[in-house]
Amino acid sequence: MKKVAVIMGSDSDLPVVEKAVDTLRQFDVPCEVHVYSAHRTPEEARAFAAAARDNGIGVIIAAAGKAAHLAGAIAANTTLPVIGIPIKSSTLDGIDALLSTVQMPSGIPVATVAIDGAVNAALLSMEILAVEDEDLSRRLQDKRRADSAAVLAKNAAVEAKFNG
Ligand code: RP5
Repeated sequence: MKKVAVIMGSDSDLPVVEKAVDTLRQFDVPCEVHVYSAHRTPEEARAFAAAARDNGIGVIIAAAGKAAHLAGAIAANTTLPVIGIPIKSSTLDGIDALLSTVQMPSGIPVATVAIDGAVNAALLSMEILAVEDEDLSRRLQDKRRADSAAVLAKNAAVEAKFNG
């Protein structure tokens, strides 16, 4: 199976980014994790992206806050799918990172999830890998069913309390 690479602009992003790594591990999807900054280590970020396909990576998740150019800078140097996580790490509550990540110019796509949307970033990365992996696809469908069952159990409890 191809790996998912999880990149963050700073180790201060880890509390959010760890949720993506935890989700990938729950599904036994191989991943690697790095800190590369579009601004502070632009050469390392570029080199990582340029070599990613040859290093067995299938999808890249890039998380950054503030003037968040990491996902776009990674995407500029690979045609692997790139998923951006805007991180809430400033006085602007992540709106700055959301706009920086989502507003890519035509030609260099970044699939942007919600502010701090690390779990969805991991799930989306696995859905991309599951296009060619029936076992992973089945396990993702199992999770959807389990999530639905959990909501319906809560519904039953609420209905019993208020509609009795
Ligand atoms: C961004 O700046 C990082 O992704 C982080 O969200 C933010 C702040 O970084 P630190 O100053 O905490 O290292 O590049």
